[in-house]
Amino acid sequence: MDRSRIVETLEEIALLKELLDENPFKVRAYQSASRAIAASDEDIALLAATRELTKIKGVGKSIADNVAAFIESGASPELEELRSKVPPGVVEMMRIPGLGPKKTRTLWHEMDIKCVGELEYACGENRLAELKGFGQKSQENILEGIALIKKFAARFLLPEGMAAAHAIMESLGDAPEVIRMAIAGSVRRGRETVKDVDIVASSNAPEKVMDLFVSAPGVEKMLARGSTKGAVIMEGGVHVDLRIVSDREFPFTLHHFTGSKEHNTAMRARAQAMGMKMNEYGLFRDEERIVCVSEREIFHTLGLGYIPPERRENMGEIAEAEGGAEPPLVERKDLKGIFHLHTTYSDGLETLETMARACMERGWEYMGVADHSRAAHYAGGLSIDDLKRQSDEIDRLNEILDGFHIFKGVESDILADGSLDYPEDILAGLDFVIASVHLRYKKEDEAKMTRRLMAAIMSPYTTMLGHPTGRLLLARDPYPMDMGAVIEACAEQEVVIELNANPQRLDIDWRELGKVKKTGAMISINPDAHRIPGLDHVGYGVMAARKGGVAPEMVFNTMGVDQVAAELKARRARRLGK
Ligand code: DGT
Ligand code: CA
Ligand code: ZN
Repeated sequence: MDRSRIVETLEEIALLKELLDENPFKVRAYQSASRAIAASDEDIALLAATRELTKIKGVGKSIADNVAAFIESGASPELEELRSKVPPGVVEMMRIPGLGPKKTRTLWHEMDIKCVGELEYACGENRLAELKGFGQKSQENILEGIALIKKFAARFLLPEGMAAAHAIMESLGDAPEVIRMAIAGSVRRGRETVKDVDIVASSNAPEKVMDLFVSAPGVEKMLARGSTKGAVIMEGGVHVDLRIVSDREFPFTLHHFTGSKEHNTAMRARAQAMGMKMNEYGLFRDEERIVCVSEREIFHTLGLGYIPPERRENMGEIAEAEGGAEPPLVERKDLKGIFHLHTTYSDGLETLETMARACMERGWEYMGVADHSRAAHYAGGLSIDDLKRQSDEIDRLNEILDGFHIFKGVESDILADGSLDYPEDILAGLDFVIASVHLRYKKEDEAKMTRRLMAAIMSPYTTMLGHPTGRLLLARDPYPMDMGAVIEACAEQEVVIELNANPQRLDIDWRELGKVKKTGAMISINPDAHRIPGLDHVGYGVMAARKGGVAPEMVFNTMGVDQVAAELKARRARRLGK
């Protein structure tokens, strides 16, 4: 066994002991033993075999025994035991520069943060700004450190893929040698996570376009470069592939590399059944090439309406486009206002008024403020008094803001028994309530969690069910629960289902939206914004809704302000009457 493995093992034991807040003398003993062994030029294996490791200054008796046993057996029971006490994600967090065992322990024990993804989410929600030993600056440093770690990730969140794609589009899109150029792949389909970015271009001078590509700003490394195919890694770690074809091939290549693979396979089968052959370069009948100048023409040639990229997952979109049909899908411009945003009253970064003005700038007629409720003390949850102060301020703002309305709401924690976080008379004074699960309990299985959610849905004051699965993409799985039953209960109780548009959540999952549609329940595309740029996350929510085949009528916040006000009242009245 080589020296470095022994040293690493001792270092890891010291680190885990410190993380677990064990005796500081022991921690130091392991640290100094690892340093001493690293620096010594003795034959470690020999000293171990003759039980003479304590000859090395800095190695005590018990560590010497452990090291000897480790060298003999190749395993360290001590390390294994320590590892079993710490979630692997917590160990990974310590790879972030500046996050030592002490700070990591605070995040783990006080904030229940157990992996890098959860930590990133907490920073996004501004949770570390007020945390003892951290603060605004340290929160920013942690986010930078996370970006470094992510460089080696296998998959990225959609905004990271989009940013890389747009960087390339911007530096190449206007080049005179580029005839057409478009983002393809999972980014174009609006998948919530992406492996790599695919871009397709047409040109009569592909070499020149390839030069531009591999030297574009933001490119860190070239991976491959042919005359028509190139691949690079961007500074953030995202891979980008570029394919260059002739302009007559372009629509077919774009369609092919947009995918999904399953959609492509189904489309090819359809072409074949109609006596044609389709591949990434064209559509052919016998030897004859069928000209299509756009994707739309390809779909038409195959007897279909245009299928938007988000829908191309082979989940029924081809049947729906039969005979030229193009079922309507919600667009960002259909949104007339938004629900679910946070302000300085809880963990948001901006005041009520600033958020309201930012919504007005986006052309929205209303916003529904929903700060955290009192159980969410880690997020500055609102006491009953805070709620009253906020309500007064909203009344004032509603007087002075022209053509804009603020709805009063709250994001109420769903407590362990499924009840909401305020007494009924307080809830009754609000225009709407988003009920969300934030704290999870160890022994909660599927049945228990489903009951907890059902109880919240049954409350006549629950207007919306917030981030229904609780997942954090690439970080935390959804909690176990019976989604079908929850959706049906929402439909029955006229509870709107949130599509939380935060790109780390995108929750409810778009794959469930077909089920939602069947029950007649509505969704609301909610930014869950904690700062102004967070408002534009609705764009990701809209893409997810489109993936699920959602028409504007199914989206609660496509209603104008008067209709929303009336609908909120009517629903409350019906439910109290039940
Ligand atoms: P990902 O994993 O996030 O990168 O997802 P995609 O969909 O971007 O997958 P990628 O980059 O491997 O390939 C891009 C597209 O190329 C894919 O959506 C469809 C097409 N494609 C790739 N491999 C195949 C294949 O074996 N058969 C067919 N028909 N199409 C393929
Ligand atoms: Ca891809
Ligand atoms: Zn929440």
